[in-house]
Amino acid sequence: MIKKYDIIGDIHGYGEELKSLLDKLGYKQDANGTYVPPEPDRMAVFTGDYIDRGRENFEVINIVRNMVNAGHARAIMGNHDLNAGLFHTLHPEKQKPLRKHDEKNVRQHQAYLDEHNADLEQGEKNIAWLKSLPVCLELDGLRFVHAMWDAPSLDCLRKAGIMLNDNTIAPDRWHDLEWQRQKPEQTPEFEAIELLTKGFEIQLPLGVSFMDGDGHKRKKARLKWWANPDKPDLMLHEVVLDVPPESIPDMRASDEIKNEIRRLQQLEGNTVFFGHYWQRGEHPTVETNSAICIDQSVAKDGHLAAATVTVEDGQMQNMEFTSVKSRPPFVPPPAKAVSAL
Ligand SMILES: [Mn+2]
Repeated sequence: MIKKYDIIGDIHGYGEELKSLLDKLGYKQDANGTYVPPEPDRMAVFTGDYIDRGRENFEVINIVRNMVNAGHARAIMGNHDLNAGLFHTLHPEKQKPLRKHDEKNVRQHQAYLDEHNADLEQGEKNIAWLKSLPVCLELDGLRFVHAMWDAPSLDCLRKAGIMLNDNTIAPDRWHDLEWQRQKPEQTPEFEAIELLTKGFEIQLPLGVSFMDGDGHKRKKARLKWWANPDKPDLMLHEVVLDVPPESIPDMRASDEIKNEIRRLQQLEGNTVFFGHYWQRGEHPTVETNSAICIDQSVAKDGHLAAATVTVEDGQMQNMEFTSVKSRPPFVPPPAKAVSAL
């Protein structure tokens, strides 16, 4: 049995790019406007982050939701989708949003909020749909997650009863994932969902630090966990993300880091596909066959990309990339006063 999956990473409200990409992949709209794959035994898999930044948030949700409902796609949850669920859900006792409506969180969510506040009825339906998405997915020997596949984190959420058998978050357990900025207040479950949807940070070597975008001195950096740990002379700058090049000493990645990458890539022979990490270039770069990032920065003047994977009897046979150039980034007007829930 041969099957094909069109794997599509972060869309972030860029509806026009999504439609162009589906067109380019050969999907056609049916009488209801739902996109239908060009051949049987083919479907799309979306790896999360449907909203925030672009101007067509509702449209993106509508397209993906219709495809999922018609059986033409599967969709998982990204960190922006998780954040939206928390932002728009009240703690059952405290009656406060599970994600604070502070300036930073509102700013990050503003593009979606503009559409949501203009149509609250549809907005509530959208949030309910985002909250219903699974955190991870396994299909035909392929694995999908938004940022990182980490078995202990999945176990943690399952054992706590927060993640159900279908990998969705239990509707009455969202308050267990309440957003906490401060480490001592974080629960293991919160850290687990963060790891799966946002990735993992490593300690930089002693004495190495850099300034982040908010002017904070950082001694940890996001790990490029899909790098090839067996590459000869793998350098530190090849395994950390978002660190200014001048802040990284010209040194090899330590054995400790390489072993951590090896641990994260122990996927029992399954390839994991994910998005989240805004890569440059028209097409994704395949560093190892065990972990492949599909996200070419649609919201940063990049591309919206798809990997079309052919699978035969649970074995990946072929992979091709298709992408469309994105429009220049949408710059939102200054954040408005914090909106009421
Ligand atoms: Mn993301």
